[in-house]
Amino acid sequence: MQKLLTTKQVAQAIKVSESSLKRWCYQGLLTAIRTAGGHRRLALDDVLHFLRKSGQKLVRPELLGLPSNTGQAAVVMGRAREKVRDALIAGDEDQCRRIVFDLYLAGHSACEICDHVLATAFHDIGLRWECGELTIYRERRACEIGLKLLQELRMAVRTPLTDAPVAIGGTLSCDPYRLPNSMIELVLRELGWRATSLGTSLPTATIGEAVRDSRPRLLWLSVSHIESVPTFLAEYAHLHGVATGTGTAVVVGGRALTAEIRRQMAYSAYCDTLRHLAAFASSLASMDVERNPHNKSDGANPRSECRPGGDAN
Ligand code: B12
Repeated sequence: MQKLLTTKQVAQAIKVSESSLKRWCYQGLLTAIRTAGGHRRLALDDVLHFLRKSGQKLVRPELLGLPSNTGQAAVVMGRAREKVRDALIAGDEDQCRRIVFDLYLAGHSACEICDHVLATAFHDIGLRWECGELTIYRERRACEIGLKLLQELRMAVRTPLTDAPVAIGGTLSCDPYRLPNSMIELVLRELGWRATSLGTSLPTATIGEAVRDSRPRLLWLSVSHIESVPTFLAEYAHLHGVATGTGTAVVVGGRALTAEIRRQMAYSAYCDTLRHLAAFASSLASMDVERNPHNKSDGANPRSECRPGGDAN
């Protein structure tokens, strides 16, 4: 469910008059939605998109549900990585949220934030845990915070169009790693895909059922842990067969997929970063548009240009 804001809330949050907001709606820079009672509302994802594009300052972020001081600091990626790692270890959820949303509002993509800030912070956390420098509860708490932030970013990226290409995915049995899986869903949604995570530790057969039911354009599998390589390869081969039958591209990635294991697998793409996934998904979407020029959903999300219900008042 998308978070809706009143024009007064948004006007106060960015310290402009309500009439300026109405003018931006009129110019198509912001899209207002009318409630059943005729009141004008602005969707949070649209407001954040507008702030990123326009460079307009966020003066009172708390009015949009973000921590105070969000959007007021120029954030450098390299330093953000260390700050997020330290805040994750300290369990400082607000500080993590502030940094992540600062980066997002400064125009960094969810893909960059995940690959360069969150994933690297968790790699560091893993190393510290391995060296006995970090207690288990701190690692688990960091995961909980990471998952909450990904969920909030998912709410912040623009809702995909109803005719956008579909992607589904998850992790296979005995693979509990939720963060990479949630990141993939987020990154694809940011690219305009209707991406849905099926979750983690899924039996292969049920992923096959989901593929048959929803006939997605793309199936992703994040593989961070493999219990038995022969079983994994056999089950994966079956799943790949199902996907081939529905014309679904299969994208795989994750720390457990060694070169040796990959040699025994068939797939449309192997990606070791989300940036690679973004490039592959975009090329797949443009290829589909070239084949079928009447299909408008090319992965981009020009919602403000074509979303019905734009407000001219
Ligand atoms: C959190 C965590 C856990 C949590 C996970 C909680 C959860 N619900 O997600 C729990 C508690 C389950 C856990 C358990 C264990 N863990 Co652990 N864990 C981690 C930790 C700290 C973070 C994992 C993570 O989410 N990273 C962040 C993600 C985003 O990074 P990523 O996986 O690299 O993904 C990036 C890319 O690989 C890529 N990608 C990944 N998948 C895909 C898929 C596609 C399609 C694409 C395009 C891209 C892509 O994109 C991501 C963004 O860049 C890692 C450290 C690390 N290096 O990551 C250890 C780590 C993986 N764990 C480790 C260990 C040892 C264990 C345990 C064995 C500990 C134990 N004794 O019980 C168990 C094993 C559980 C199991 N069945 O596998 C070791 C593994 C060592 C090894 N040689 O394999 C690590 C590396 C820690 C360490 N340095 O020692 N762990």
